[in-house]
Amino acid sequence: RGDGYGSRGALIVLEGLDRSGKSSQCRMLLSYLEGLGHSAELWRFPDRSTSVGKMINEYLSDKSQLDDHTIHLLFSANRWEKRSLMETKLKMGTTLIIDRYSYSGVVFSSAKGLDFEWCKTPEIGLLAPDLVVYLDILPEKAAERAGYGGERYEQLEFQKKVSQCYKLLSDFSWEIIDACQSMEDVGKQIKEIVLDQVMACKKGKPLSNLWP
Ligand code: Z5A
Ligand code: MG
Repeated sequence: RGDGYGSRGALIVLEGLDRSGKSSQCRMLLSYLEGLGHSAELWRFPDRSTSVGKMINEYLSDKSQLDDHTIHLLFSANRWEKRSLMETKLKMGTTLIIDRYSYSGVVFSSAKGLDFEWCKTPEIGLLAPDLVVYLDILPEKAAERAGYGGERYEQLEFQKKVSQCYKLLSDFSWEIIDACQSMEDVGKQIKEIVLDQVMACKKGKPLSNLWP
């Protein structure tokens, strides 16, 4: 309807360590929601298609070096450049499934040693998700999965620190799912809780900003 009253889409975020299965689950969730006739889109951060995203991509693939604060602010800017489109889509009734968001921003930078509260600050005023799904996996287990090790942060010792930072940041509102189950079982649990949120948002749950 697009009137912003009573028919908005839900903002769903998937978070978790490298190789926890976020991208796989996001794709499964998108086809599930579309199959039910809901309007839905899959987004990911970093969005490497923008000019800021291209700088992030060079950094992640070790083609450039940047100060830790600088790359932190670029990751945040990459979300800010999508904020107004995000709000428009949600108000038009489209559910957005987001593969990594501000939480990745905070945990990866604080795992490097940057101040936790400082890391949260540039995210203030971005849209707050209706639901954060955390795919919980031991770093050692994730490292056994295909494709691990290609990019800058994909090292076991660092992923252990990231895992600890996620535990500091998470709160009671997150849905923590055991990511070591089969892809189908993980998917089944995600679908149920996401559908609840999609319905709540259709009924007029208000949008809010970080950090709530
Ligand atoms: N980063 C940051 O520092 N600051 C920020 O603000 C943001 C990000 C937003 C790039 O992210 C890096 O940017 C990331 C954080 C940092 N660095 N790290 N680490 P990315 O999202 O582009 O990273 P990626 O390359 O897509 O990897 P990933 O997202 O971490 O993987 P995944 O999406 O969680 O997993 P997957 O691709 O769905 O699955 C991985 C493999 O496991 C694949 O072979 C699957 O078939 C398999 N898999 C998946 N689920 C299962 C189950 N249940 N059982 C068995 N096998 C499975
Ligand atoms: Mg991924």
